[in-house]
Amino acid sequence: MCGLVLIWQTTSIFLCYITKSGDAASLSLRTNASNHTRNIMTQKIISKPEAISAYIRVDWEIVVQRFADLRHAERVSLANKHFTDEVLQWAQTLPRQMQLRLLDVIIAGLANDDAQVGVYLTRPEDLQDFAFFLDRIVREYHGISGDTRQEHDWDIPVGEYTLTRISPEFGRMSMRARVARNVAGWNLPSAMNREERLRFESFIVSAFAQLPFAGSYRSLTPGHALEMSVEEAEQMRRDHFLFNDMTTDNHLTTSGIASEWPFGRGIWLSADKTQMIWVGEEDHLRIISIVHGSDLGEVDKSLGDLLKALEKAGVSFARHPVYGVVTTCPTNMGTGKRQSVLVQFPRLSRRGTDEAHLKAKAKALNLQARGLSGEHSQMDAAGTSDISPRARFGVTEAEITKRLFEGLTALYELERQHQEEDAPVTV
Ligand code: CIR
Repeated sequence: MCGLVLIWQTTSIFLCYITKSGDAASLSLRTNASNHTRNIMTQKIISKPEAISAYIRVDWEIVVQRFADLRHAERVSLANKHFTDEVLQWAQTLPRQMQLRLLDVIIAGLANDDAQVGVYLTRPEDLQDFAFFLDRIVREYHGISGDTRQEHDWDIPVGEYTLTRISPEFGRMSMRARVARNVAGWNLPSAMNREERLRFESFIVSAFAQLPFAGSYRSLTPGHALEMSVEEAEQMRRDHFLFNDMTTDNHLTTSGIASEWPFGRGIWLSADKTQMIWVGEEDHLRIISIVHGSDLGEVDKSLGDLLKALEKAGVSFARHPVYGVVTTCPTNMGTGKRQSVLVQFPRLSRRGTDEAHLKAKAKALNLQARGLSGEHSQMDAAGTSDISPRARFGVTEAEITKRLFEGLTALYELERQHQEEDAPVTV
């Protein structure tokens, strides 16, 4: 029996077959795994083809070795944890093309030692074709047990979840809700080439023309008839409307989600700038509503209306019978909905210097506290934080709104208690 081991040299890796007696039988293959592995040690940004090339058109022994190395990382990804011997044997029996597709699904988890989930879907049918492996990951991430199925309920009352009930100061809050959606019949962004990205962009721009709302599409595609200028894009980013350059994120580059940037990307923005649709980010579409006010139901209504109008315009979304809407990253499956409010927590965040404290308090209430500009952004001195419920799967759209309201009520009560503790003692 022979084993395959990796030998480190200063500048490259050699693949080496070891015989049963333990002798190195041959220094046979010199691979470009070397560049790849060196890059990922420092979390450099590398492209998907570069990441894929390290696994020589899917040599499972190299995959297994890489996962074993990554088990020493601070956090082991779910993909790594669930790539068991049983899964390996199953993977090896798949037809060649399917094995290559599976490598595509796990490549970002192999390439990045900070991966926590470690898989991205490349097409909706991955969930069926690779269910033997992916089910374990999706179920663990979302805490799904038994035969729970995703249900949907957009019946969200207007006038009930009013933030002024939490504090009279919450009269004009920045309330945001988004849903991730992918359109049935297309590859997901991780597997789209430039031609498909451009075709998808024209398809969706035709659907936007049928929306019953005033608004316009601006494209990031070089040479597009509706191409926005660099200045316009910068302004839209300053206004927090447009997404960032995707090529700066190591997970998005290695998965292929950021490939062919900025082709096929753009944004539809309503005339009143409260509704927007991102095209070609992590999912085909991110449908977003931002309302300044106090009633959470208002933002839901705005988002639900836009979603319904898109479906009416002939856009049919990819769905899974159990997991609900199909999203590129399995973390968003279920409703694909994330709803949040920007709230200041100067005390729980210790004036923005201890965001971990605020995050821990939020987590205990099943909420997520982020900085001003997304998941890994900093909090300001006022402790302004974007608060949203954590759950995506197994809760309906309406339940998410309710959880946000109830969670925020409890979190703000903690802030108030801190306020009282901090208050100067008067006699
Ligand atoms: C990981 O595995 O850690 C990354 N693919 C990110 C997972 C979090 N999901 C997300 O940003 N949509």
